Amino acid sequence: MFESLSKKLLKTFDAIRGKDKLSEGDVKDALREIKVALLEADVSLSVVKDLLKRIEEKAVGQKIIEDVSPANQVVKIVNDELVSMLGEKNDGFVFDKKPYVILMAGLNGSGKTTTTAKLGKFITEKYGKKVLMLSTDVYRPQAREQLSIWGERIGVDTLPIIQNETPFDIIKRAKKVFDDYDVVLVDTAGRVSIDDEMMDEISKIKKEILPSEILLCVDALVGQDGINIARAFNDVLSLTGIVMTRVDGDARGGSALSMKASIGVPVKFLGSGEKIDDLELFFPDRIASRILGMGDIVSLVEKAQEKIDEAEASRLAERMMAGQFTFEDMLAQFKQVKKMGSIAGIMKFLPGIGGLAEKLQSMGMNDGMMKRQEAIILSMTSKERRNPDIILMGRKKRIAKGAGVSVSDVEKLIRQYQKTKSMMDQMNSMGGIKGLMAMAKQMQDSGEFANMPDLSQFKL
Ligand SMILES: Nc1nc2c(ncn2[C@@H]2O[C@H](COP(=O)(O)OP(=O)(O)O)[C@@H](O)[C@H]2O)c(=O)[nH]1
Ligand SMILES: [Mg+2]
Repeated sequence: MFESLSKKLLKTFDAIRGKDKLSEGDVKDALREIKVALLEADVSLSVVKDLLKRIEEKAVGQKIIEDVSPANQVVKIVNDELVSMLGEKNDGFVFDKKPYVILMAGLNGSGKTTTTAKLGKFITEKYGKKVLMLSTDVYRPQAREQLSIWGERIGVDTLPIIQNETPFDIIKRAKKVFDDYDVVLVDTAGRVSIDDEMMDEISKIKKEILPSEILLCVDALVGQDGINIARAFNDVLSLTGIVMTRVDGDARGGSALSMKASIGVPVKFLGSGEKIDDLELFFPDRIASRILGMGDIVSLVEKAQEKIDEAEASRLAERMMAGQFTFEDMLAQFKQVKKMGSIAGIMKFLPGIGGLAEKLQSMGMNDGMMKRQEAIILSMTSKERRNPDIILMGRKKRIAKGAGVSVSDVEKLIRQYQKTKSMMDQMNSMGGIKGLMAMAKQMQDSGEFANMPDLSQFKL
């Protein structure tokens, strides 16, 4: 999501990056490019106009700050305005009531049931809350069963299903056990399109359960129409947030960007796939920096911390530092990378996404390469993995055959191993990772990399 917008904006900034001074014409050109990029990303026209006006006011009226390049100052302005357009801060859930009832709304197929289950797992795991999920979708066959199946799979309670109940029978029965839970997620019935009967039913449900939170699921693929759908639901229900689903299939992301500015309701979550963990909190500041190519480093680090076995990671780091890095360790590293998803998935979060990710891909840095290298290491004997120096031609040939690759592939991997090892040795002589961090911190303090994240927050 946002890939195309990000690419265009980075190109615009590249065009002004080299300049010491920006003329009025330069700024005008850049603003025009930014406008086109936003419109092509499907951001609503009125939102774009408003945003551009504010960017222009700041860009024109701004004092020249010495030592900071004009292009970076423009990037900073665009970043700040994007963040405020997206709704400033997202505090996630503040569970100030027990039970904290969350009502899920949306059209058929917008991802209500899937998102309910994703949230059920998220809230159970992240906040340690006792969660109940229930569905009032009595109209579509198997709709309630779908939620029960998720519940069983993820170990979250669901209200038992009784046939021939009305949505209100279900609510009445559920309320008897509400007190046993910290959080109750209520999945509801949708319709194919906005329809009075549905709105009437869900607003009655709202009156019965007095939810603390009303989330609307909107399919990102409906584009601008999502705004109209959200407006209609908001008029009746007073939404507290939007969950933009299927963003994995939408490179543009314009409706997610327009939502807060158009109807005043913030996007709180993104649904980024069909799997249970494909749910992201929507942080305006991180989204803005992802779009502007500053990389979503904080998300990456959090993701890494969740998925990577910390003990294993620090064991590896220690071995690397001690110069004992072998192919066994390389294999273990691959395993960690795989746990975080694909290499391309990780790249998405890194700074300069536009350029860097593509460059690395074109250098052959991709999941296929990793699989090949893994196969090569797997066809080595454990003695060879621990003492790569003994791998001479005879052994190379055997390994290549075993892994189904060419001898030169094996040699390439060995060279890469030697390079990594010598880099480690060099780093050691510079004081190791700690030394590098100290150096980076100095650069950061000197103001040279104003946008660099605070390094001290990263655990190593
Ligand atoms: N790719 C993708 N598919 C999703 C996402 N959320 C839901 N789906 C799929 O969309 C379809 C409809 O979802 P469902 O939760 O049943 O929608 P509901 O009718 O609103 O309850 C299902 O096939 C889901 O697997 C998402 O974020 N990404
Ligand atoms: Mg459903």
